[in-house]
This record gives sequence, C-alpha cells and structure tokens, in this order.
Amino acid sequence: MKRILSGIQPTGNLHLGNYLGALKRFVQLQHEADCYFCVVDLHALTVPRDPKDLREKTMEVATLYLAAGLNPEKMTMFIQSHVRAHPEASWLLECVARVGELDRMIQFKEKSKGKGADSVSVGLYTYPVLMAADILLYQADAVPVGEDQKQHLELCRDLAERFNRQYGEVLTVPEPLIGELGARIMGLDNPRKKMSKSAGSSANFIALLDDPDTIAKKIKRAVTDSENVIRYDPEEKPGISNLLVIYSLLAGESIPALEQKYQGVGYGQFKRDLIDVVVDHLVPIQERFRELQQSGDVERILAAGAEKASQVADETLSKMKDAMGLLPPSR
Ligand code: ATP
Ligand code: LTN
Repeated sequence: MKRILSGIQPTGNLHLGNYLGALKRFVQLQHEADCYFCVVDLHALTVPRDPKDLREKTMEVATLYLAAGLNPEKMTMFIQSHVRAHPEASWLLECVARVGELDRMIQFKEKSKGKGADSVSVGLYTYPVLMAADILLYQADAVPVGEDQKQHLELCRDLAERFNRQYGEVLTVPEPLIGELGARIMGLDNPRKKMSKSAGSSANFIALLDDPDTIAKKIKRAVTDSENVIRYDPEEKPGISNLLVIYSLLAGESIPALEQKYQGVGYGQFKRDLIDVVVDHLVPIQERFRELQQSGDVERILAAGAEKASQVADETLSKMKDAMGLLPPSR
C-alpha cells in the first residue's frame, strides 16, 4: 500500500482553495493509501503569531480535518509539534540542503518581499527543509498538495536523492500529487491570484466556516467579466473559469456538462446556483465541526495519532542519524 503524507498550516481561515487543493483529496485518499495528515503548527511560527490564536487555530484545523470526513480508523492525523522527530530531522536535512537552493524558493521571495532582512525570520527561510523532513520521516510515496507547493516538493525530492547518494539508500523519494482541477483556486476578488489565507481582504476567499449569508455575499461579489457567457477559459475569463472549477468539484459535474447546462443562462442565475452548491456542501461540514468541538474526541484522536506517527518517524530518524555517523546513545 502506498504511503501518503500531507499537512496544512493552522494560520488564518481554511478556505475553499485549501479544501479543493488539499483536504477534500485527503478524504478520498484515506481509502486508497496508508495516510498521515498533520497540522503543521511549527510551520506557522515562521511569521509572528499570537500564541492563543495559534492554539485555537491548531484545534480548529484538526477539527475541520475530521468534520470534512477524515476518519481516525482509516488514517493517522496528528499535530506536527507533537512528534519530536520533525525538527530534529529538519536539522539533519539543513546540513544536506544548499543555501543556493533555498535562495531560489519562490514562496520565500514572495513572503519576504518588501521586508528588511532584519525582520524576516530564519525559520521562514529554512521552512522548505522542515517540510521535507515532515515528508521524508514517513517514507511517503506521494504528497497531495496544491500547485503552489510544487517547488517545495521538488526540493524535498532533491534532498532525499542527495541524502541517499551521500549516506546510502535511507529515504523514499516522494512524488507530488497535484490535482488536474482545483490545484490552484483563484481569489474571488482577483481571479489572477491564488485564493490565500493571508490575502488582505476576506472577499478573497470563502472560508469553510463562513455562514450561508456570507458565502452568498462573497459569490455575488466575485469578480467576473462583462461577456455574460459561461465558458471555461482560464486565460481570457479567469473569474468565471474559477467559479466553474469550484462548482464542478463540489457538485461532481464536469466542466463541459456545466457549460452545456448554462448555455444561454446569465451570470446571475449561475451564481445563485453556485451559492446553493457551496452552501449545501459546507453546511454539513460546519454541523459536524460544531458537534466535534463539543465531543472532546479530537484531543483523543490527536494523542493516538501522535503516538503512531512518532513510531514511524523515530524509526526513519534513527536510520538517518546512523547513516550520517551520529553515535547512538549507549544503553
Ligand atoms: P497562505 O496563503 O497564507 O500561504 P495557504 O492558503 O497557501 O496559506 P497552506 O496551509 O499553506 O495555506 O496550504 C495548505 C494546502 O492548501 C497546501 O496543499 C496548498 O498547496 C493548498 N492550497 C493553498 N491555497 C490553495 C489554492 N488557492 N488552491 C488550491 N490549493 C491551495
Ligand atoms: N508548506 C505547505 C504546508 C506543509 C506541507 C508539509 C504540505 C508543511 N509540511 C508536508 C505537505 C507535506 C504549505 O501548504 N504551505
């Protein structure tokens, strides 16, 4: 059985981009593979966070994992900082990674743009190495992520290959699993940029926990074009194309089928139907979310998950340390 690992940061509000690019696919994959899904709280520290908010968001993301349909009987989920092997393996891999490689990371360039070197954390720079540690510790064969993580996964593969060349075959080289549709959901207020938790305006995204009125308002205001023709053309018509992708993935109807269905129908009706599709999909998730919040089950599931994850991660960490020549403690 294939091994899969992925993670989402507990920053901001989880949105439809995170859901369609990552979480919804995690839910499908749990039936096909040996899956590990974590809430990557250590990654969230790369920019200053309010500690109370970080604690709350970490529980929120874990609860959303379950509310969206992840089943503790079918996969293992945990909080990254509960498995001590992650930062330790990250250090080992930092000694394999090259400064030149990290200098080329687009996300670092974007997130540090306009900020002076004295205000950008070293963690933001080394973040892709910690991400590689997350993946390699589990010997993952595949990593489901959105399109924006492609470069980080290439780095992860390079580090695994270099480690294996230098120290012997220890690490599995993982494949990215990037969906054909939904790997890059665009912002509702600006369909030429990806939907993002850290977007300046909440009109950019639909959060998984937005109430139906908010969802309706955001979809009504979503930027389109003046042609009033429902056609998938991401270059010329990025707004409508993005809405078609969201519709298609949530309703399980293909894009050509939707184009057909909405021939001669204007954007107003299309948007009203899309509001129903999104609300019908998200309301049950929100109801389960509230139930889970009351249940106290989430902490228990996370504790069991961390224990299982630690066993797998510790085994790989020992192999890495041994291969690199670090003496094991004598017993
Ligand atoms: P930020 O925008 O603040 O960097 P983020 O929204 O990218 O945060 P992450 O926790 O970094 O959130 O991403 C979690 C997962 O969601 C990753 O697999 C990422 O590729 C995916 N993802 C993020 N944004 C989108 C999007 N707009 N479309 C599809 N997938 C996305
Ligand atoms: N960098 C990812 C989050 C992340 C991740 C991972 C994804 C951290 N560790 C391991 C997959 C596998 C992001 O979405 N920003």
